[in-house]
Amino acid sequence: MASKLRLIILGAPGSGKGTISSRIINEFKMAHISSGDILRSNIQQKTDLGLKVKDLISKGQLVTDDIITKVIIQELKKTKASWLLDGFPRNLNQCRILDNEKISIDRVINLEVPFEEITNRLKHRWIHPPSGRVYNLEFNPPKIPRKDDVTGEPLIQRPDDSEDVVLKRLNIYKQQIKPIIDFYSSKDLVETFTGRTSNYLWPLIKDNLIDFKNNKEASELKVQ
Ligand code: G5P
Ligand code: MG
Repeated sequence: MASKLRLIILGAPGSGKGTISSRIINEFKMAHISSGDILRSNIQQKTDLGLKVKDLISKGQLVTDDIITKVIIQELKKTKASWLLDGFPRNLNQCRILDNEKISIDRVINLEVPFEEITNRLKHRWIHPPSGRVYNLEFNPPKIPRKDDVTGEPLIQRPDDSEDVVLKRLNIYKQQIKPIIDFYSSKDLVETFTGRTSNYLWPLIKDNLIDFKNNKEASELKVQ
């Protein structure tokens, strides 16, 4: 029987978490749970949650731990399939909350992409908020300009992708990432992948996950 995989993907804003996540979920058939996509979809639907977080997100600030944690824990607990968590945890407190909830993690994929590459990419990002699909006018443009490839609906630019807000988001990331990496390194879960492009990183990540999955399945068979 195929093992259930529970993965976290970490990386700076614009490092390609969403891009690599969509390749992982297609290849390994798992649910993609993205904190940012969930929040943006709530903003678009003008839910109570969306109204609460809209201003914070457009300014590039993190939303409070109690708000985001409740949403994510609920999602994880109702997801029966394998899952990939993108955008959470964002600080040490969120790591501890996952741990306290006894949500076990198999592997943490850590993307390291140079910051100067990121700031350029985000100027050209367009997204489809209902699905979370991500485009880039240079890297993966939509087939029809400003339209989602699947639904034909309009694409938008994220309000937090303006140059000054991106710098603020990168600064928050720099302050928060080390304790998160230390937390998961102490559990021997972190695999770091360094490079300038998603096309370079993807085959490395894919091979690593194939090996990991095969080993996990082999050790589970031995136990049976
Ligand atoms: P999010 O939504 O989690 P971030 O800031 O972590 O947002 P973001 O911006 O979504 O991350 P990404 O997913 O890492 O970036 O990157 P991506 O979208 O795949 O790629 C970026 C662009 O580059 C795209 O246009 C893509 O097509 C292009 N691209 C990819 N690869 C390449 C390449 O090789 N070459 C080139 N040229 N282009 C490429 O969080 C948003 C906000 O929500 C709140 C916070 O306010 C946060 O700021 N939030 C939370 N707050 C508290 N706690 C949490 N856990 C929170 N989670 C979300
Ligand atoms: Mg993203």
